[in-house]
Amino acid sequence: MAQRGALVVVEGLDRAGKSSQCELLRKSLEESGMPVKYIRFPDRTTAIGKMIDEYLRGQSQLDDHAIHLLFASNRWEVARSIEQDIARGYNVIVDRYSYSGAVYSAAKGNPNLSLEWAWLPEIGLPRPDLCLFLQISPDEAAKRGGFGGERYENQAMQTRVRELFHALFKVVRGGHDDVQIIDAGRSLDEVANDIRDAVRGCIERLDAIGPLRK
Ligand code: Z5A
Ligand code: MG
Repeated sequence: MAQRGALVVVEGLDRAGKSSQCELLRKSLEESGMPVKYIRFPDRTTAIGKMIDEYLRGQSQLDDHAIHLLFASNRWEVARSIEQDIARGYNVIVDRYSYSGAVYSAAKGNPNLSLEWAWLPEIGLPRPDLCLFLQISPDEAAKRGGFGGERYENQAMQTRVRELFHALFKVVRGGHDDVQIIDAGRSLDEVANDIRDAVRGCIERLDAIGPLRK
């Protein structure tokens, strides 16, 4: 049977370059003859994704818990197909995942929506073999253009998100999630080289890691 693929998540703050780097990684793996699939969250194309899109663009109002569970459902609706792709040997690159899911909701400061509560609906989803967190300073991010018009795209929210990502990583690393911090304030190529090396290392370790975990 063919070796399973790797589940690689790319996380980071606004404008850290996640989508640009996912595309460079996809091309690099494909050029090496490796099968690849790319998924992004939120996936705004599904029925649930359309509700998320309206909320993010400020066209609908939803309770903080309700929108949180929609973001999680948007991952659960493709969980099975991720598992199938991995089993068929595809390396699956995911642009934002559960880590964004938990921290953005918890960063709203709703006293009834803690990081612990926000993490619960993520439990049981396919566990990444590697999570690359693209770290960028607020100054570097600002050079890449001002905030867009979507909800969460403001300085106060991004500052809380930054703190909560690091708080969450401390917990999940204790649970053995492989999270690597990448300095994303450099050129596209420099960042892409580090990402490619980390992902190749992960693919080489897949035998030792064993089956895809939850
Ligand atoms: N959210 C949530 O609340 N709950 C969840 O469960 C999930 C998400 C999954 C929308 O996400 C919002 O949903 C987001 C989190 C929340 N809210 N915020 N903030 P999204 O992923 O759809 O957002 P996005 O707009 O696609 O991604 P982004 O974070 O803003 O951008 P990015 O993907 O990290 O960056 P990029 O598009 O690759 O690059 C941004 C610009 O910088 C672009 O002009 C590039 O050409 C430039 N760039 C990139 N890299 C470089 C380097 N190295 N040097 C110079 N310039 C660069
Ligand atoms: Mg993006």
